[in-house]
Formats: sequence, C-alpha cells, structure tokens
Amino acid sequence: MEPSKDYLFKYKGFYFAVNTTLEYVSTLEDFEINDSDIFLATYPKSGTVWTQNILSLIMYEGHRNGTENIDTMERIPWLEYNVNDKDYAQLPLPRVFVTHLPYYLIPRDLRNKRASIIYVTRNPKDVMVSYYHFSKYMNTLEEITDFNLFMERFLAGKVLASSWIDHVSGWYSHAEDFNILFLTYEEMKKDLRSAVLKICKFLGKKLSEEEVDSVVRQATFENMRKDPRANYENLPDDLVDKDKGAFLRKGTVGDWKNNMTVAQNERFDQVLMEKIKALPISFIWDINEL
Ligand code: PPS
Repeated sequence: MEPSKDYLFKYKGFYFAVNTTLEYVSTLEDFEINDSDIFLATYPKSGTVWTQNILSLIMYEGHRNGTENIDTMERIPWLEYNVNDKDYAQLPLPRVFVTHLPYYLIPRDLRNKRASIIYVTRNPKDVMVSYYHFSKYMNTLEEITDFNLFMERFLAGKVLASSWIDHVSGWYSHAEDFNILFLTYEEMKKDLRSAVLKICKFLGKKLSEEEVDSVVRQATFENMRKDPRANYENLPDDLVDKDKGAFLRKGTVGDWKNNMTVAQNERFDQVLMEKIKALPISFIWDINEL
C-alpha cells in the first residue's frame, strides 16, 4: 500500500512530510554553506532531538548556564522543514542545522569535506518502535494503529525519510566525501560524557570540566524530559496530539522487545538482518549489552 499523499510526497526517491514543499526541498542541493556550519543528520527516531540538545548546550554558553531561553528547534532549525520561513543565510555563524536528508540530497557544497556533519544511528528495531508510537503523536504523520502494517511500511521504506537501511548505508558508504563524525544512540546511552567529549573534539570546542558536566547533566533523558527548551513541548497543538505521546517517550535500548512478537521479529530479521550485518556498525539490541 502506498503512503497517503495527504501526508507524504516524494522527491528524488525520498519521502518528505507535506509541511515542506517540493519547490523548497529541490533548492537544498544548492543551499550555500559556510565552512563553520554544523549539520546534524539522522534517520528519524535515532536520537536527533537528544543530539540537537547536546549540540545546543556545547555551542551556546547561554543555553548551558540557563541565561537564554530559546527552544532547541529555533536554535538549531530543520533544514528541510523551514516552518517559520526564516532566512537561513542571515543566521549568526556558526550555524547549526538538523536534517533527515539522505546523503545524496544534502547541500552539494558539503562534499569535499567542507563544514561538519554529525550522523547518529540507532538500532533499527528501536527506531521502528519509536516511529510507530511517534506516528500516533504527530498529526503530520499518518497514524497506523496496526503494528504489523506499520512494520511493513517501515521495511518497504514507505514512511517519512524512506528506507532506514538506504539512509544509513548511504551515509556510511559516502563518509569519505564528508567531514563527518558517526555516533550511535547506544554509545550515547552507555557513556554520555564520552559522547559529549567526542563531539567537542570533532568540533574543536574546548569546554572546561564543569561545562562538560553541565552539558551531560542537562542532556540526560530525565532532565531533558523536564526541560521545555529541549523536549519540543512548545510545538503547536495542530502539529501534535499531546494526549498521545511525547518526543521523549522511553529513551532506552531494547524497547522493541516489549512491542514486537517473535513472528514480527523473525520477519524483520528475514528482510533486513543480512544488510544490517554488512554495515560497519555493531548494533546493540538490549540494554544489558551496554
Ligand atoms: S525525531 O522525531 O526524528 O526528531 O526523533 P528523534 O529525536 O530522532 O528520536 C526520538 C527518540 O530519542 C529518544 N530520546 C532520548 N533517549 C535517551 N536520552 C535522551 N536524552 C533522549 N532524548 C530523546 C526519545 O525518547 C525517542 O525514543 P523512544 O524510544 O521513542 O523513547
């Protein structure tokens, strides 16, 4: 079954939500970049908002010490969903953007190792389960209550951001073209401080011990959940159904085990596991493996 045109449109083989336009996304390959730009790229539900908050805390002292009350989404805007029609060329440098774009639709100038990209992946069973719950919460996504049906859509890449495996393998196999740092959700979960330090090193940002402590403290699941700047709670009511979930839902590793039946897990493995094993990533599937 094809996704409903009320929710998604396709551009160059990639599904976008209808809260952006084909005219706009088709300009992004020519989007002008600065060498100081930072792009956070992810497949949905892989730890985007988490890393977005970490980047905001690392880059902006006023966020770290609480003197600036700016929502992460405003601070680090979505490249392909420019909902407020901002002139991105006018943003102060260094600009930080977040995107779900595949490697082949990203601004062309990022090739030749210009600017900095951070790409975060997460084990795809947790991605899929998180996505399933998210599609009930987000009014811009088609709500599919039948998990089996949602899984088939996910496996076929007929969801926003298309195929998970194509997204991840595309970015990894073109790593040489970019100045890119790869992180996983699970390594952030295992040792958040090390992940923060890795990001600082990659971006050449020197923070004191206390500043790193402050970033780590404000980026834990529990603290982010309470932080209106970081938890996306200020999204307009027409965009989300606040009775049906939250951006920060469980924040753990292995929640797929509470959602997938044995048969569904077998089906998932049958379709994707061979390709997953070919990726240069050792996925962690269970919280006890951390
Ligand atoms: S989106 O819609 O693509 O931007 O979603 P994304 O932010 O990529 O993914 C949402 C999941 O990330 C979890 N999350 C966190 N986990 C651990 N620690 C922190 N601080 C954190 N912040 C967000 C969030 O809970 C979603 O996962 P699930 O499994 O649904 O809980």
